[in-house]
Amino acid sequence: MKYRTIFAVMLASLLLAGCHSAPKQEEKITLKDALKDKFLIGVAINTDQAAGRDTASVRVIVENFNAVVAENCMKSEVIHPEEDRYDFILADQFVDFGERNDMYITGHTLIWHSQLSPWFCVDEEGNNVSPEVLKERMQNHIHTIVGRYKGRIKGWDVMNEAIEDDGSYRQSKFYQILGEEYIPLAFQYAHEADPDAELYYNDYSMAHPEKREGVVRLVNQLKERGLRIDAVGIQGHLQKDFPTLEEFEKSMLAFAETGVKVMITELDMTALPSPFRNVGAEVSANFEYTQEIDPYPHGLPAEMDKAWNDRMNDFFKLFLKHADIITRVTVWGVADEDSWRNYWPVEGRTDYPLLFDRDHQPKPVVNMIIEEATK
Ligand code: 9MR
Repeated sequence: MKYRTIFAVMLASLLLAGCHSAPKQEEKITLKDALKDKFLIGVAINTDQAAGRDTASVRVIVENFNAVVAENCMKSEVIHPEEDRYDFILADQFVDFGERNDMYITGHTLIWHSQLSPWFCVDEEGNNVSPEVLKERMQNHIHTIVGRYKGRIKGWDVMNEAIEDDGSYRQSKFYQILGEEYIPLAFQYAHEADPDAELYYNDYSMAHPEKREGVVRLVNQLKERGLRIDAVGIQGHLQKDFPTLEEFEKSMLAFAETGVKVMITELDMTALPSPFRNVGAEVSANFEYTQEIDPYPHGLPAEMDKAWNDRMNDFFKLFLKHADIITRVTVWGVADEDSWRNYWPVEGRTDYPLLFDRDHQPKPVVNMIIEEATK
C-alpha cells in the first residue's frame, strides 16, 4: 500500500512537471547570429530599401544581415553628376540606414570605368583631359566623398574591375590617361581622406588563373609602395557550373597569401543558362532575349532548385572552411526579384540568384548555412 502511494505521488508529480514546463520554443537562429564568429554577412541594398519603402525587404535585411553596401547610389554618375555638383541625397539615406541598424557600412565604388560620370575623363570637346587634370578630378572626387562619410563608412571599394580576365590592365579612360599609376593614386587619395577606413580592390571572374595572378601582382605592387590595402573583394557572380570550387579556393588563398584579407563582395548565382561561358560581370555584354534562355518564368523545377541550393551551400562551406581569412560575405541583393541577373546579360529573364525568394522567404540554403555554421 505504502509503495503504491509513493508510486502514485511520483507519477502525479511527473505528470504535473510535464504540464508546468512550457512547451520548448524553437529558438530561431538567424543568418547573422549563426555567422557572428565567422565573418560579417552583408547585402547590397537599393534606394527603395535604404529609404524604407520596400518594407518586405527591409525586414529581411534587418533580421539576417549585419553589413550593407550601396548597390548603385555611390557610383560616380549618381553621386557626382557634374564636375561642380555632388548629389548626396541617396548616399546619405543609405548611410543613415546602415547606422540606424547598427551595420558595417561599405562604400561602392570610388573609381570604376562603368557608370562613370560622362564628364569625368574628358574636356568640353570630349577629348581626354591631361594626366594632371584627371589626377585633380580623382583627388577631388575621392576626398569629397570619403571625407563626407569619414568614420561612418568603414570600408571602401576604392578600385573596381581594373584588371582584365587575362591579367592585363583594363584599357579604361583612367588607364589611357594616367597609365597604371591611377590605381595607387586612388588608394593614396582614399587613405588621405579617412586614414581609419579599410580600402579594398574589387573585381569579378577572380577564379580565372590569369586574372588571379594579375590581381596578386597589383596587390603586391600596392603593398611594396607602402599603400594601405586591407582586402581583395572577390565579387562572386557565380554560374550553375562555373567556376569550380577548386579554382575559387585557389584565388582566395592566393590573395590571402599577399597579406590582405579576402571578402566575397557580390555573391549571387544564376540559375539560368548562360549565353556564353565563363562570364564574369562585364556590364556592357548583352544578348538578345529568346525563350530558350529564359526557361523558368514560373519557378525553378525541383531538381534545379535542389542543385542550386546544394551548390550555394558548397560555396558557403568553402567560406566557412576559410573563415580565418574571410572578413565579409555579401550577397548582391536581398530577394530574387531585386537582382541585376534578371536583366543581365539578357534583358527580361526570370532568375533565381539570391538567398531569399520572390516572396522574401529564405531558400533551403539559408538553413543549411545556419546548420553548418553552428554545428
Ligand atoms: O547591380 C547593379 C545594377 O543595378 C546596375 O545596373 C549595374 C550597372 O553597372 O551595376 C550592378 O552592380 C555591379 C557592381 O556595381 C559592380 N560589379 C558588377 C555588378 C553587377 O553588374
